[in-house]
Amino acid sequence: MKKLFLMGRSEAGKTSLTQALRGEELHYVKTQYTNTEGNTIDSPGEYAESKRFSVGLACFSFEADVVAIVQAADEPFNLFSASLRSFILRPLIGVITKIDSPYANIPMVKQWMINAGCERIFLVDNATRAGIRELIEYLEEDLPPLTLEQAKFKQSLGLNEWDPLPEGVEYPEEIK
Ligand SMILES: Nc1nc2c(ncn2[C@@H]2O[C@H](COP(=O)(O)OP(=O)(O)O)[C@@H](O)[C@H]2O)c(=O)[nH]1
Ligand SMILES: [Mg+2]
Repeated sequence: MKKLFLMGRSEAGKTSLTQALRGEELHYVKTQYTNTEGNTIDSPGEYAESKRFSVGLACFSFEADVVAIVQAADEPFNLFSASLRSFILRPLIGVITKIDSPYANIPMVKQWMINAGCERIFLVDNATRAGIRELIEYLEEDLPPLTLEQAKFKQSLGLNEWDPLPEGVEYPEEIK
């Protein structure tokens, strides 16, 4: 199971997403500090909303296998800058919550996430659990373990550590 780090503004639905992923009924809890138990790291929205705190987000990402931007489908403006993934050495995904909202603008939020560099985008409703299964299936696919030499080899090809090797390319014999 991949360890998932959640970042996004207050009220985006991060804590509810952790509850939906665990199969619990939604119950409101104000996130006062970063919680790292289980397979998720849930951060307070205030981190994403402040320039200084946002450096903390980069640090927490090192504890995770995958980083998710969480944005509600009805958010009026975007907190995340374009190409945000360039300072995170982890796969970046987007999770759009509250897809049932009457004010939802899913194409707009999707575009924000594409601009940030999200490689997968999941649409969920934490209340009805719509879309949660697809996210769980993605999280259940473990990333293959990698030695430092193998990571360096991938970097020498201009690949991310988590990208598959291109067809026909193999690790040199001595680092297999
Ligand atoms: N309808 C709907 N409400 C949601 C959804 N996700 C979260 N909420 C509600 O939005 C509010 C904020 O959610 P919360 O998970 O605490 O947001 P956080 O600040 O990002 O942790 C709560 O009242 C949740 O019940 C969703 O997918 N659909
Ligand atoms: Mg929260």
